[in-house]
Amino acid sequence: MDNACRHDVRDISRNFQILGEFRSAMPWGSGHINDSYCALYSQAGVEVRYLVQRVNHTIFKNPVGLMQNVERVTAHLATKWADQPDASRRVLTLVPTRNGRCSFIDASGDHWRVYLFIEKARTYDVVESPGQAFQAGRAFGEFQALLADLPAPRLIDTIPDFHNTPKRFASFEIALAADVAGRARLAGPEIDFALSQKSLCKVLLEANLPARTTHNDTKFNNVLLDDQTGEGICVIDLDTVMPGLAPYDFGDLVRTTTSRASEDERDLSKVFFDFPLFESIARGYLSAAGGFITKAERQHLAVSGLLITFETGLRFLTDFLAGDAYFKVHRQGQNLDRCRTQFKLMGSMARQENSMRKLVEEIQ
Ligand code: ADP
Ligand code: GN1
Ligand code: MG
Repeated sequence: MDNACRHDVRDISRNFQILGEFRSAMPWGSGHINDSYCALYSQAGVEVRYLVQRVNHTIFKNPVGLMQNVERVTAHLATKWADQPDASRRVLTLVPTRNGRCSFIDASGDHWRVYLFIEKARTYDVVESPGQAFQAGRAFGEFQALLADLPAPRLIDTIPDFHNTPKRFASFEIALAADVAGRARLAGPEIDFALSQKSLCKVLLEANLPARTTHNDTKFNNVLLDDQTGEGICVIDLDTVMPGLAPYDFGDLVRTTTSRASEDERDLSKVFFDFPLFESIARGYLSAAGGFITKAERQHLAVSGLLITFETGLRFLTDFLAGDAYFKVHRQGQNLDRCRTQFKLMGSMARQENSMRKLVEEIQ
């Protein structure tokens, strides 16, 4: 087993239809939930990479249903890209197991899947330019557009009430009352701020917006940008693709692509909303989604950034209070640091909400 890996990737990947000999594996990416590895194989001396992933079944309680969603979504997207240049880099491709399934369950009950590795493209944890922001916006808008005609049945909810912000607020109140880790005393200002924002939580759910097939985790680092052209070439991390509201997707893009600071930055002076980045996201998203979203959805794009930045800050705070049970942490207090960046960013967005609203109305 590779020392840097928490799992025996060689042994796990043996169960998939991978050609060649195993060479090495290393942990990959910076996600908070699953475990991802880049596995290197050799075919006649030529190196071939694969992305091997463990689905966190403590969080995704129905991994079999989740994989059915992923299979259907990737198959649908593949038909859309068929015969287009670079088709195999525009959608994730599952590598089947030796017995033809889309995932493998190991002896400890962990669910594993393998994707073809998309070469000459990468993700970025922090946005570097308005051009990248435009590409991310366009790619996620296009993703919604291409899934608009996904045939029935409805995808399953891989996490029920995932973007039900009022329910997220209720979970926060329960965690606060329980204070199991005795940490509430360390987060007084953040708790007071969260409590003061209760009325914002319902703004999207009460707006009577249409349910669509949405991604629901549109972080900037969930789109691969082509190394040469910079194009947003492939939307990844499909575990939360399910019925949802379009503005939540747009909002999470705004949350993760309008600040140039890391999500857990401790120097809050570095955390602020960058309007030109917002403009690029909005132009990119609307270039692909502007033709099908309704007037009501468009009217809620500006507030969606504030809402999901609040929701995510609230989730980090709830997890801090619960003793770091949900998001991976690499140091003490990391969830509280993450909460602080979100609340700081939200304040900075709120001051520019009217300008955001105006811009979104103006873009054709
Ligand atoms: P997580 O749920 O942990 O965020 P992701 O599915 O986003 O996992 O994958 C983690 C990282 O692995 C991504 O940020 C991306 O850099 C890389 N990645 C994922 N899928 C592929 C792929 N098929 N080809 C190349 N890189 C990939
Ligand atoms: C998690 O797995 P990752 O890092 O892409 C989380 C998102 C949060 C995000 C915050 C299933 O996403 O909802 O917005 O962290 N995913 C899940 O960075 O809870
Ligand atoms: Mg990810």
